[in-house]
Amino acid sequence: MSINDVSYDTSIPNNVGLHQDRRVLKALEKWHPGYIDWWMDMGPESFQAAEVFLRTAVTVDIQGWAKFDYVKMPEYRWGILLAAKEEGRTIPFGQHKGEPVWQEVPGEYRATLRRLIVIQGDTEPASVEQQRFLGKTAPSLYDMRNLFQVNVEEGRHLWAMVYLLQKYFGRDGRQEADDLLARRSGNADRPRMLGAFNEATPDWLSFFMFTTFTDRDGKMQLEALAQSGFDPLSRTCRFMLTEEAHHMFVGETGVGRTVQRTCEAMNEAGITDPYDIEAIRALGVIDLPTIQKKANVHISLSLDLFGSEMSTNAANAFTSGLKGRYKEVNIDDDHQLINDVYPVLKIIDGEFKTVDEPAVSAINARLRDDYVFDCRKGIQRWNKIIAKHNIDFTIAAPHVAFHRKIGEFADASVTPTGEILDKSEWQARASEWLPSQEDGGYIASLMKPATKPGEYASWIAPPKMGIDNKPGDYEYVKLD
Ligand code: BYC
Ligand code: FE
Ligand code: FE
Repeated sequence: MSINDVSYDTSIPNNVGLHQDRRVLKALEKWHPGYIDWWMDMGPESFQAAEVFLRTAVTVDIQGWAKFDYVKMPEYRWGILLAAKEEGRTIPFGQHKGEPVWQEVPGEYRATLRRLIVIQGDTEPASVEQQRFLGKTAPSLYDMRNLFQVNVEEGRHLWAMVYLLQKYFGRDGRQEADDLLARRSGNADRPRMLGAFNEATPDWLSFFMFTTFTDRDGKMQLEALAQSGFDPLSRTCRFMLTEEAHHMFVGETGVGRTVQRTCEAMNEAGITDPYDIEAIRALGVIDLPTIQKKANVHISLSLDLFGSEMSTNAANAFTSGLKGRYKEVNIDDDHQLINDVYPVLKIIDGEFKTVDEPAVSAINARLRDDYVFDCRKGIQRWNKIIAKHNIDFTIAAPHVAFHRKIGEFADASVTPTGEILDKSEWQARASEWLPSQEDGGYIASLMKPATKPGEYASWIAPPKMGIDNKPGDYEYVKLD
């Protein structure tokens, strides 16, 4: 057994020596029943008794960290898994750069650190809540299994943050851990903390867009937190990132397969005009302009998750050594940003202008820019599929100022191509860019479950490969 292997001898699997840490083990065991209640109430509805072909982590070594087996979701072994400790690690940025990383919470940063962990923790159960009805309309058992895999791992991400709260933040940490189970996505009285996590995920195309774009915000935020001088947070986030990759894979290939099915059906029917919506919808597939509108919604909501472009909160978190930049250690600068500037896009006198701002105040802007860049690869892959079918259409990320509620552009009315309009014109044309009620209704009409092994709904192509080298017609979920 390597030190990275996960111990399954306590009720909570872990690689943090919980059996020797009675206080934290007890706190987690006390929290566990509330978590299971939450999972039964707010987790995947109607499938708690199904046997799902899930991966479970058995080690945090990069090679072969998971095993695959049938599990009933409520019996999934949610565990506490941290990436291996890096001996001699020093704080990579901010005013403490070069000092040894902290193994305990520095008193002066306690509140900021707690807030960052709570915000991160809050998104995890929120996403499970948002996706809880989707199992019933899964386009195949393969997709259903992927949904449930994402759900149990988001549940585990909640455990990851709760462990940090309970181990390092005493009584108020335990209170925050309880509150994480009390808030509910979309609830008017006790909403989740960030905007996108209170929106509905009404159908599978939204699920795939969410896992492509919102889980990618997760990736960027986790990368930034993985740089943290607070070592337990860094190690926790590093392991979470290995799981995140699969979530984005599910999203990107899910949209890709949707695009592919649409293109195939158009080719078969001899339809060349992607805007011949009626004819395309008659084929039982989702027209490309509607797919674009869905991307517009989910990208703009995800951009809001980066906070204000100019942020003193983010500047303080950076200077304190708590939250760094994307790939901090690979950036070629002083990692303190004492005199640096960063170009930030703004609207000044009704026009877009790029303004050099103190880089330390523009940490959120920079992470958002890195995110936009990271989104491009997936979109390009979708466009390759369209091009291969000789259809004249490209999917594009909307302008960063489009449909924003947070930051520089919150009050602006900007089109996806970056035209600044007045508010009333924007509102009159919104259904050109965002799914109308009719678009939503059409997509909803396609959401019919396909529950036989190897069966796929009309609107989506089968995957190229199955999970864990299994074929596409494997029985990924055994429905009692
Ligand atoms: N909605 O200075 P500001 C994931 C608040 S996703 C509502 O502009 P700051 C996942 C903000 O809290 C990754 N409120 O920005 C994906 C602040 O309030 P206070 C989640 C918002 O502080 C899929 C005020 O506005 N992780 O893991 O730098 C499935 C001014 O803030 C929003 C993280 O986000 C919003 N969108 O905040 C499952 C990492 N944006 O304090 C999981 C942790 C801002 O003035 N969070 N506000 O009352 C952070 O690093 C930062 O707090 C934020 C930006 C990114 C949220
Ligand atoms: Fe997560
Ligand atoms: Fe995720």
